[in-house]
Amino acid sequence: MATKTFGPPTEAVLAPDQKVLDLLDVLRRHLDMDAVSLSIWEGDLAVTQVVSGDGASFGLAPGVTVTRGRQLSREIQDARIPLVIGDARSEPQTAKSNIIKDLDIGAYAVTDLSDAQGEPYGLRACVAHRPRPGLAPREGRFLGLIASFLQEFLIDLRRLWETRSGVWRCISRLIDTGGPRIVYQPIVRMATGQVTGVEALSRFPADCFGRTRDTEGWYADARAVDLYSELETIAIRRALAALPDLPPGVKLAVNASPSTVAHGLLPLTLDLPDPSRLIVEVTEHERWADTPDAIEAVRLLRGTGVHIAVDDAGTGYSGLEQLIALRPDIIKLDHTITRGIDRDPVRAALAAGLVVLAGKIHAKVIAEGIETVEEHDAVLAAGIELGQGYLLGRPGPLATACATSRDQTS
Ligand code: G
Ligand code: MN
Repeated sequence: MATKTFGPPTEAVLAPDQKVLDLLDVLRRHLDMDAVSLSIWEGDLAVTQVVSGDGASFGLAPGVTVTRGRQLSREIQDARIPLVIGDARSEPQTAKSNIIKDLDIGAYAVTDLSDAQGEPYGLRACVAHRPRPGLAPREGRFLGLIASFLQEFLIDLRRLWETRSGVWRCISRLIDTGGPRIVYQPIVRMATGQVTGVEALSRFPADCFGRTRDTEGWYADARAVDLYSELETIAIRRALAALPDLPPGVKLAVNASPSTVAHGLLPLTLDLPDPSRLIVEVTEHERWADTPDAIEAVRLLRGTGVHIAVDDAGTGYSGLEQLIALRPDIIKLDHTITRGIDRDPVRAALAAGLVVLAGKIHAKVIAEGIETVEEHDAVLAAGIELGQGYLLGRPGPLATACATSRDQTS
């Protein structure tokens, strides 16, 4: 059955972007190909947008549509056809292909393109009439690099910024109405079951601008529209309102990124009657080197009596760099280390090592994310006295968190 290769011509051609053309030129010379084209999807058609080299001899020019485009894309994604092929006419997988015959292709390299949001965007094809026997599958790596670089130029600016504008309004409204709801999770001295602190955690509406979002999603959205610190600050402000209701001896822990520590947090702590009841858990999502003000702010905070904790220790950049920079009063062992610590000697050794380190800098260790009795016992065996996690108490109302006592273990 003869399959049509070209579809109807279309007007749907973007203004040619010189940067994209330059990149295609480089790629064409790199692979010693006759032509390189960039097409974007329109329904099932691949609409040729930009062509470098002798596209005419393949019938390729801006506006030319190629049928089977989507099918081709699926075949590429499922690795049903090779991405790089040095001799298309003798390779059994491609020899019978209509596109190969119609366009008189001897060698090709194709790459599926996605936009900055990861959505399928189009196809990039490098083609030559004569075979290129030396063309190695390894070229696929270089092609992939250029494809991910191209993403930058492929973004749908209107869609991206209309979404961001909606997200900004959504987060802005939440900030104006007092910020996220706050729940509290107990921090427990495991030997006695006594609650020594509660960590304040943000809880958000289920969707932001029509998109389902969990706590991390909301903060990621806030970061994308530069409202992260403002959102975190309003959450902390709301959490601090619980201070007068805390039973004696119970501390309040709040989460703050380095930029929040540097900018939003200090003013909130100025009027605290007893700053030593506050723990600031510094989270790790940005590098300290990028926020030098934060180190100074930590020094000031500590001067007022506020306790400093390193959150999520054992993950990301939170590791040793932050311990050295902060000299924390508290190290919070991340739940990814706690998870299965009873069955993994490496996790147990890491926990025990942190206990030794903490001892030397006069810090305490809190194990996060304790879910099972076995984890609880293993954490204790590693020398950690304070714990947090579903086994010891789920995040909930303040009064519940303060009243939680351990009775699951013996
Ligand atoms: O990074 P930070 O430690 O602040 O993260 C706390 C998050 O972990 C909260 O969203 C909280 O609901 C969740 N959490 C608390 N205890 C547990 C637990 O035992 N297991 C798991 N999987 N998550 C927990
Ligand atoms: Mn935390």
